Amino acid sequence: MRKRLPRHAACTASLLLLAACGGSGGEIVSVGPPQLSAAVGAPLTSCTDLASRISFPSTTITGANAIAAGTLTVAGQPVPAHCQVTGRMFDRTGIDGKAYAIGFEIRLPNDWNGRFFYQANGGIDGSVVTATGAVNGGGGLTNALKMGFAVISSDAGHAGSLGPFFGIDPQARLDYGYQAVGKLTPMAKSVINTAYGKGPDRSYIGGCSNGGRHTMVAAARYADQYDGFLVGDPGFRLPLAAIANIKGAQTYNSLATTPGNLGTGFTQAERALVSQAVLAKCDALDGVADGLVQDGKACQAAFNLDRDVPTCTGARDGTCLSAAQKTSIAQLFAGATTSTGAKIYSSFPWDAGLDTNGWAAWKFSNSLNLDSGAVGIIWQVPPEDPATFNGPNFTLTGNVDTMLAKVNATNATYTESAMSFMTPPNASNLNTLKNRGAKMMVYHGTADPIFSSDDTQNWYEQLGTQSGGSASNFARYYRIAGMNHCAGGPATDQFDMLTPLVNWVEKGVAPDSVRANARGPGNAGGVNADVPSSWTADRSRPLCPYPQVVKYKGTGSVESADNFSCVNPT
Ligand SMILES: [Ca+2]
Repeated sequence: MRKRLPRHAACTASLLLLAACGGSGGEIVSVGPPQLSAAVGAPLTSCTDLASRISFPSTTITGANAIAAGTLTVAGQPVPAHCQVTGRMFDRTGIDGKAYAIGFEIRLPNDWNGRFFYQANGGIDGSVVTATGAVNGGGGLTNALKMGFAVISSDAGHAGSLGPFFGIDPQARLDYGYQAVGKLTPMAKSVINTAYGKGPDRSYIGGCSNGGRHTMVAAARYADQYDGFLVGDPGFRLPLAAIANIKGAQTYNSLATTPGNLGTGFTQAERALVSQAVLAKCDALDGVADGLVQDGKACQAAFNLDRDVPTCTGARDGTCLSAAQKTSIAQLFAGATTSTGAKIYSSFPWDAGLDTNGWAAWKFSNSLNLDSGAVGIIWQVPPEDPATFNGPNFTLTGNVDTMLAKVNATNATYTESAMSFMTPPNASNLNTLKNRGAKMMVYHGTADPIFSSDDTQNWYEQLGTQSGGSASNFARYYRIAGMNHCAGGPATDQFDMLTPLVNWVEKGVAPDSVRANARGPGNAGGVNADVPSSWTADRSRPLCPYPQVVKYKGTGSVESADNFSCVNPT
């Protein structure tokens, strides 16, 4: 029998690290992690003299610039006045003779909310992206800087002009993998202390794609440094995902009517045909045919590519798939394999969002031009010869078994394997995070073509098993139907997941659903061209914590989240 105590008493008890403040009613809902206190804000002491007052080992401050309100905007609204501090850490020369440093900027609001946000960036890093602190993957209506957080952004230790060739330098590999976050975090907290007369009360880290990977790696390696983790479409097993995508490129090339033009192996018309077939089998399984496949598990059982799409009897014309296409594409969705049939990475769920340009770009273009350099130069031990490296040729003619061996290899120069420096150690053990009262929120588009929501779902289930049945008292996972990689696709991809994360960390209010909306014509945060014209421009849906699914209540407009709820799957 659980005891009901007033909220104040529950929070006092939590100081003994025994109980949690939680639930909407203010009573103890379970014995669990401790409750962290709320951040308290402070005004910026000054900006222009900050450069001379900051002192931190191995750090060069290159500027402190007062930025007036409205210089930056988000969704047409002004970002308040703040101070931009720029600098770099650990200047050095790499083994390739090139100059390296960890470049960064920190944006410090004049009216600070007492919180720090580490903006983990995407791709292969290499650029100090403006430190605004995105709260989702798609076009946002707000950001962490506007909300009053002090925000850091970095290039993770190498210049973008190097492309993937920073991977020749072993230290640059490690900084990109995890060490830049470890070096920047205490420096940023020290800068904040200098700027406001106190360090951050609460610290958050978040990003999408490789930024989601950085965040999951930080949850495993630096859980003592952060209170809240916001993880989007995480490539937390990035080397494996890239090799699987390379195997996919080889497969699409084998199906291509124009060799080298991978999109001719699975044309836009054919992808639209499959998308419509998925909708025909799966859309109504969640209670309403609305263009969104919310009950993903039921859909995987209901849809069969071979059975549910016509087989061509003559030439391919967009109204059918060839027998060879069906076999090969079904195998890629089940999970690309090595020559011995071992799964390289993960399955991908069937979803309506595979007929978009964003889906095609990852499968048919980035596989040639991004995954190739990442695998061949940044992750393999030894790397390919940079003098002769040709990305598309590496992808189309390389041996995936060899790539897989080399991302697990080490030698005297490269003493950590890519799988070691890129992925979270012991990813399904977040005991440090949990036991100190930190929280994690994770989202993933179910039509992400490069990192699979199946992989994230499997990780979350393992996290629950490791936690004694459920991880929901410290980590929650939200599937976003139709969404491609971090944004786009026929989806409601605009939401603020940072505010509910703060409320969970600092007030004990566990997030149930998160409201999201589509970015149709006129959206202030940026338009998503994949929103179907049959939807209202601002269609909204709840995002539900897994394993719950979004279900229509049976009455009211299907364009409004108000008429949907989160329910346990049948
Ligand atoms: Ca539906």
